[in-house]
Amino acid sequence: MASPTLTLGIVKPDAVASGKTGKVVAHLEQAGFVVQAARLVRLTEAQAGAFYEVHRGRPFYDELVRFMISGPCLPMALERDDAVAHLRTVIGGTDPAEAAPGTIRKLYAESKGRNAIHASDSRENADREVRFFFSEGELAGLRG
Ligand code: 3AN
Repeated sequence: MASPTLTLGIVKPDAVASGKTGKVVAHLEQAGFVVQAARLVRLTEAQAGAFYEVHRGRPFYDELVRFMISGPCLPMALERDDAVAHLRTVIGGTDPAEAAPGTIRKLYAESKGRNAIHASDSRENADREVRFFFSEGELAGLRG
């Protein structure tokens, strides 16, 4: 079996506010992910802006940042083999109306903007995004 890798998932403010955090986490665990670190946080505008830096200038950027600071969210370092690709499959497409049946966004997202969960889209971004929220110590402590 391939060695486990980490990716970043975030239960977004819409799903936390509507009481779906547990369902989303259970869905991830059933899909073979192990939660290696997690923390409920209320992002500042500066943090959300920095996290979504790659989207700066896109038409939905301001709305995205406003939404991500609108309430608490739950960043998680998620581990399994081929974590980035598997998590993208499990969450489904950006727009819940077009997401595949049985995916987290199909089941729990409200709209393209308020879409329940974030997932890193490449190994490179997964590394950056996991480190954005979690220190080496927090990650290493759980593996010892
Ligand atoms: P994904 O989250 O599926 O990787 P991206 O990377 O295209 O999608 O977009 C990042 C986030 O920006 C999405 N999760 C969503 O919350 C928001 N977003 C993307 N496109 C739109 C849009 N057309 N209108 C509103 N929000 C959007």
